[in-house]
Amino acid sequence: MNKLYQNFSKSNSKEWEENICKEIQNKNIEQITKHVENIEIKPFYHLNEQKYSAKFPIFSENFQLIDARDKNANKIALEALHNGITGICFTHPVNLSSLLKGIHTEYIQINFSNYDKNFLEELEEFIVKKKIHGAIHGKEKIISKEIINTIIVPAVSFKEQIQFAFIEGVKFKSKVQFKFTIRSNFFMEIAKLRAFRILWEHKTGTEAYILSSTSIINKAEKDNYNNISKTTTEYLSAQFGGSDAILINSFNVNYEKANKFSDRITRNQFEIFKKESYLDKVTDPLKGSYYIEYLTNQFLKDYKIAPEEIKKKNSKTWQAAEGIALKTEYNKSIINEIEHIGFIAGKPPFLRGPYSTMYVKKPWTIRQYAGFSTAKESNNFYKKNLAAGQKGLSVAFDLATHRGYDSDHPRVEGDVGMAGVAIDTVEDMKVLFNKIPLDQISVSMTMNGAVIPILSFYIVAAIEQGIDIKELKGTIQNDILKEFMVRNTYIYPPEHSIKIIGDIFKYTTEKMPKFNSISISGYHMQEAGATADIELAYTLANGLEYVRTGIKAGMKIDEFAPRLSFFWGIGMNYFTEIAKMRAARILWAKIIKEFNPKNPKSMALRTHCQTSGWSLTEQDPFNNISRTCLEAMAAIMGGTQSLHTNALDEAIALPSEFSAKIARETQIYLQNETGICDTVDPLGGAYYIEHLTKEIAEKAWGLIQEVEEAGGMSKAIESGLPKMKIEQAAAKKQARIDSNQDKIIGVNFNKSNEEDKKIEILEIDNTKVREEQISNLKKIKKERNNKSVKLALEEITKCCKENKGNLLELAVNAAKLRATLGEISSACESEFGRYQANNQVISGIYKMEIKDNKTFQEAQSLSNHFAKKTGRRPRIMIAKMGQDGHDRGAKVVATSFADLGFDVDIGPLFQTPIEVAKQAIENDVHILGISSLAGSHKTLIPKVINEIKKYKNSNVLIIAGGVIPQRDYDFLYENGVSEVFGPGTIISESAISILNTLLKG
Ligand code: B12
Repeated sequence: MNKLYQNFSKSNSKEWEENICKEIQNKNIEQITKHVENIEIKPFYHLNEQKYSAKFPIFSENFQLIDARDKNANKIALEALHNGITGICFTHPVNLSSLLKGIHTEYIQINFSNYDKNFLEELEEFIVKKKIHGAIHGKEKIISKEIINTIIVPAVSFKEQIQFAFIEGVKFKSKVQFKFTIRSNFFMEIAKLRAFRILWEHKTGTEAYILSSTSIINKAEKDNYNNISKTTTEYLSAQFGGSDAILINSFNVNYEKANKFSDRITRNQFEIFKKESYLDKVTDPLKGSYYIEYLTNQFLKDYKIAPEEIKKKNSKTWQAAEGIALKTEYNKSIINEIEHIGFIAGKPPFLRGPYSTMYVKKPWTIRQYAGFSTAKESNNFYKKNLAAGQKGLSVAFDLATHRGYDSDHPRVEGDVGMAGVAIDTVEDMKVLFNKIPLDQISVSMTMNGAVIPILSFYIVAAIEQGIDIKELKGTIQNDILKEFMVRNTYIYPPEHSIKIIGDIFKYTTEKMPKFNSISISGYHMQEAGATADIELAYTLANGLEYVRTGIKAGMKIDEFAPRLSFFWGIGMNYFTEIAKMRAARILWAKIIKEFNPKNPKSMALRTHCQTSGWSLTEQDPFNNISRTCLEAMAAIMGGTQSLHTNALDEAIALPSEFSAKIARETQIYLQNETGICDTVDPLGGAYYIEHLTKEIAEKAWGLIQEVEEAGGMSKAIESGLPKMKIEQAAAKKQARIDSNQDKIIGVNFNKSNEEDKKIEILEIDNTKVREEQISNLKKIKKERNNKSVKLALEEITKCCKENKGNLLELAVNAAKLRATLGEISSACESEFGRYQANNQVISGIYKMEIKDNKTFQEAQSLSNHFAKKTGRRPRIMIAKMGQDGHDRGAKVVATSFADLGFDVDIGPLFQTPIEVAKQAIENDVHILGISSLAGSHKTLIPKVINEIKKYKNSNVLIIAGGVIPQRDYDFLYENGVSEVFGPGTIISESAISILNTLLKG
């Protein structure tokens, strides 16, 4: 690979320190230096930390604590072992023969704690008959070599813990286990374990055996599910610090006993962290991190230890989803191959963060994305959230609004207020921000298609609040290119949409200097299926296209580039996500540098992040708390400026108050209790992270070049290339899940049949919201000056036609006169037209990945059988109705069914029930499969069934899939739906079920 960053210079610590001092107004760096237990923690660490090495385990045992006094202790243990636990710690053990009945003690680790003398005698007798290996949590002598003693390290200071373990450990002649308790101080805990491992190996020549246990005492009963976030960070510390075994205590053991539910959620954490996040692929993954090595050094400075030596590699290779070959072990030799080492934060190319001080001065903004039903209800929700610690607002609009329709439009019957807030006029916008001072609270608005009316309403609402719009701070998404690729809330064709962006850049640059005029978003690509390299590359390529748009609109790079912002999705692949964010910053700086900016800020990539909704499951939803917390940690380690954390009911419905609170408090916990904000880019320097950063940057750069060769992103979109690549990645992922190659806990691994925790779900009465909106619309249209509105709208159409003037400015005029969102959109549409996507389905990818799977083969032969029996292949139409643009599921299902031997028709997006029924009947399909994700199922599915019934002899099997809460299933069955397939459906299984129904006739 040629050099990528030769236009940027490296920096030493001194330069960084000087920059920090400037950033904190020439104060001394000491003033933002923290101390934890007398250890100094500076705002940054850069290069040249002394490093030691030792052997670190790659695999850690999963331990569960079981109270042997429980009469079901043996049953609980067997269940645990069946679900991925590899070690058990029995407290208060007695009666070993019944306690250990059926347990293969020769294969798993058994620990005993809180025992009495009699028990030790019983154990001695028992091990003569049966082999057990494991440990007792005490120092008593035991005859079996397989049972070792444990040194329980008390809750003293970090340094004292290391000292205690070492002094006590060397007293033993035989192998011993060290039991450390891990609390929430994230990096300190990692460094403590690393330091001890290194110390032990250097002094004794043997490897330490560490059992880390998450803390019990910091787990409160109030808001108890937040404890799941705590055990998540504690587990991560234990894993990264190098534990041979980890015991996660159930979230409720501090105030009641663990139960079936809490045990299961706890057990699933291990599997989630290992199988979904690949945390156990690389040994000592944070080795080399300047900060962690510094802390490790602090713990070891009183002991004489030789520095890191590079031992002969016995590293294995593994493949990441991005097609990158990675190793199981990294050491300092890798650093020589990395061009970007030496770049800092706050200076181009901003490898380690856009600001010199990052969270040390100001933590990321907690910005939860929300909006539902009416402006009034959403406003109440926002005000409550602001009072509860949220720092910025993020507005989710309903799909009618997104697509430029007023609530009374016939095409949006099922969509009003359903998946976001309904906004028809300035009056709604004013209610939305009632008593929220827009000059103080930064507001992010996810709006792309109908960006002109929505931004104009926001501006007018602010003016009518009495605010100087110069003071408006916030962000409008305004990223239309990715709408054509994945998000599907476009209105006009690409070329006209790009003109709109140019107008917005111009208007906001002149009048709203603190406002971010675009949020260039990769998030939606990831959610639609893109791997990290694709998300990164296409987002930056979109960004490049917008920069060219700004330049073409007559602006200088420094006039608008500092106000461009980004938005990443953060999935479960922890290290990859961190590396992606770091790679993004250096590549963006490289891209902008070509435009010769004078202001270094033009090159800084500032970003919002959202944890992945796709990674969350309908099954066992409390597992989602761990997932979201881990993803949030990755976003933070990657250096995000603001963050949305998803709620645990993500795959069921919009968040309820209960679930939204947990999601918000996950961030509050991370900000306040983990020490995560103490230093900039804490993982910088880690060999694995730096290597991944390089690999992902290079991979993405290759893809960006491919787009450039196609003539830039607008051209590439026309050719369909980016959409196809993302859909291919989605189909591949689905096949890997359906064939069990990739595990999703609760879906294809550790499935639970328990119905133990019912959660309240938010339900929206969209008919009521729609009626309310329609009546408001009528009132406004009656009261306004319709003549002036008409003139203002004509001005807009004229501007579209002649390409003269600024659309946003004209829309602000129309909005002041109470023109509606639908009217402003139509005024443009009459000139620009409405974009129709071409609707292709890829083929072969799903099959390629899953062909050896038994269920897939069974479904295939059943579809062949059907074809033989009836003389026609089974024919299915996959339909999307209303304004719901979620097409990942529909596309994946369509391609999979085609690979299974079905004839597949896929309807275009945004059909009405009448259009769907007509197409299904004309194409004479056996099955109509409706994919519904945006909540309109109760309104639109009965309607399509009624329409089908109007055709004579119609005999179509109706099935539904997507995000449909289980409580609605009966309603759909009563209305004629034959089967509902929710999130997590294995596609071949659904095909088998459908074919069996058809064959039964
Ligand atoms: C991915 C996603 C997106 C992507 C969509 C990308 C795309 N091109 O599809 C992006 C980020 C763009 C997005 C945007 C929005 N989203 Co969204 N999104 C999701 C998410 C996280 C996953 C959906 C998904 O694709 N899953 C993977 C696919 C493969 O699964 P699936 O569709 O469920 O299909 C499976 C089964 O259901 C079944 N199935 C489905 N259909 C069919 C059909 C047949 C015939 C059969 C046999 C089986 C079957 O089999 C499939 C395989 O297992 C869900 C939450 C979740 N975890 O489900 C929210 C979710 C659907 N989104 C939501 C919302 C609100 C939105 C927005 C409206 C937000 C806003 N206000 O701006 C926008 C608008 C998008 C639009 N144009 O409609 C809400 C909907 C709320 C509701 N139902 O009340 C959800 C539920 C999140 C939440 N809890 O708030 N989203």
